[in-house]
Amino acid sequence: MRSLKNWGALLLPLASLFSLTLCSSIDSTPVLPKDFTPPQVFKNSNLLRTIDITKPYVRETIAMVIDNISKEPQVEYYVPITKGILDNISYLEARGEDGPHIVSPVVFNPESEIQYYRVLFNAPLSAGKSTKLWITLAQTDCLIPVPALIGQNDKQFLQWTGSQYAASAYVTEKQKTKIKFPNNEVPNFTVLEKNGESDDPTGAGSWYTYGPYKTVNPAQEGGKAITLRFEYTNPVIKMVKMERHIEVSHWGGNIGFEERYWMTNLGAKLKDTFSRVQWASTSYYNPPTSAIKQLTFPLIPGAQDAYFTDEIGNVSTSRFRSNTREAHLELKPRYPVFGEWNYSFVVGWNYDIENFLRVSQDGESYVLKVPFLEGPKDSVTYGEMEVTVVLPEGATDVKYSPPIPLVSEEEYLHHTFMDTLGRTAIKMKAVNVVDEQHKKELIVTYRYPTMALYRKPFVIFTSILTLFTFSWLVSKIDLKIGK
Ligand SMILES: *[C@@H]1O[C@H](CO)[C@@H](O)[C@H](O)[C@H]1NC(C)=O
Ligand SMILES: *[C@@H]1O[C@H](CO)[C@@H](O)[C@H](O)[C@H]1NC(C)=O
Ligand SMILES: *[C@@H]1O[C@H](CO)[C@@H](O)[C@H](O)[C@H]1NC(C)=O
Ligand SMILES: *[C@@H]1O[C@H](CO)[C@@H](O)[C@H](O)[C@H]1NC(C)=O
Ligand SMILES: CC(=O)N[C@H]1CO[C@H](CO)[C@@H](O)[C@@H]1O
Repeated sequence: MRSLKNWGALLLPLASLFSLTLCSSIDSTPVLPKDFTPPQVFKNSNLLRTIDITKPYVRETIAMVIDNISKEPQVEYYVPITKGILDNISYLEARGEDGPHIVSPVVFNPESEIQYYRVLFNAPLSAGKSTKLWITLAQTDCLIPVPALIGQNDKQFLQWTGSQYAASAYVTEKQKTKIKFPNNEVPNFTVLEKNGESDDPTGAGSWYTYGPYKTVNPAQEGGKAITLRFEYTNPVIKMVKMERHIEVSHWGGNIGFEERYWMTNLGAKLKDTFSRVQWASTSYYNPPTSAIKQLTFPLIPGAQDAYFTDEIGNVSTSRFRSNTREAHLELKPRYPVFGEWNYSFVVGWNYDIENFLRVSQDGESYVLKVPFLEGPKDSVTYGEMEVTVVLPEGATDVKYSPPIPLVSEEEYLHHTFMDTLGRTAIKMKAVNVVDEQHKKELIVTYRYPTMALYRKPFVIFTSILTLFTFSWLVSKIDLKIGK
């Protein structure tokens, strides 16, 4: 505890933290009339869409030059999303030349096939001016194994279906789409009509390009469908559910992390029954496999006492390496997890609290800074996740700023058998999260009065008592002399 006191200087300016929390509450959902259509005040003069299908989810980046073709300055740009994939959007972010913009889904006619996200510029774009805009989004659960059944040593292929044009609410004058595959094995891809002189798509290896296309308007709704089938040598890992529990103990000078996973593989299923003999004979060569056979958790250096258990108990096939520079927890599930198989497990580790906690000069306000999510190095998605932070008993004025949007949050008292009051805890839930959010920081501030505070009234109380006893004794003595 004493060593924490020296860190007052490192304390974040609290004001900046609160403005942070304030910002996210301003970011409310715009409610628009039922018949809303984005006003045609922009034109995309040039657009490059990049679709990355190297991970178990699809990441799309749209880089654009947009022009304000209206007579007024503009601050709102709308991005259309088909209703059918709204629930599959993990995140949608926008950035301009002056940094990130605030993005929020729009509430309007729920029946409409097209829904919108609103991008709010940091500064209005004057009439006649153009600027650059980058939109990034991730879509989950949209890669399907084709064929759905494969042999134990067969190659796995995934299929993705998307659109020829980038979705836009505005006229796009010039655009193309580049696709990044995990490797050169692309047995099937939609071949479109020749685009002037050249083939559509062009490219080879692990990059293909659709377009360039001239003037496309919003009514064309993405144009033709394109379907791509490609080899995917990794398992398609999904954590259907994950619970992360962070427990802060000032008394023990310790912070404990425990994570509970319900994991599945969304890849191709096994055609025949699993052969352990065949598995053992080939695993010597370590060929690529569609099964999950190992996960590596890269932890922040300083991690101690890591463990890995499942329903049966301690899993001995884990390796934990920790030194001053790195900490790695390598796990091997009890069996290789093939397509549609499940495995649930628990991992945990501890740190000295100094790694994550700062205290203010007065010794009573604390700032806890921890990764909101850590997870394995291997690329994964999360269906539902819950992060709980348990603070010491007696912590008050808890404030926190999660780095990703939540679906629910609650503050409650967590009871363990030694507690009298219960410990203040916060629980945050998010859905449809991708591994790009790993390592983003969660900041929690709270007040936790030190013993000094309790000592003061105690000292006052005892001194009054002493004084009282003393004067009582003195008065007794006086009485005797009087007689
Ligand atoms: C969206 O996700 C669900 C599972 O949550 C999946 O069944 C569905 O196929 C996905 N849709 C698309 C278009 O990716
Ligand atoms: C995909 O490609 C393979 C081989 O290149 C071919 O045999 C198969 O018919 C193709 N499938 C489709 C649906 O085009
Ligand atoms: C659990 O397994 C690990 C890895 O083999 C081993 O180091 C550890 O001692 C085991 N723990 C218990 C409680 O058996
Ligand atoms: C895996 O879990 C899902 C539900 O989460 C279940 O439908 C499926 O049957 C399970 N798979 C196996 C092989 O038990
Ligand atoms: C009112 C005004 O200046 N509108 C302009 C907006 O931008 C487009 C193209 O950049 C111009 O053609 C418009 O005249």
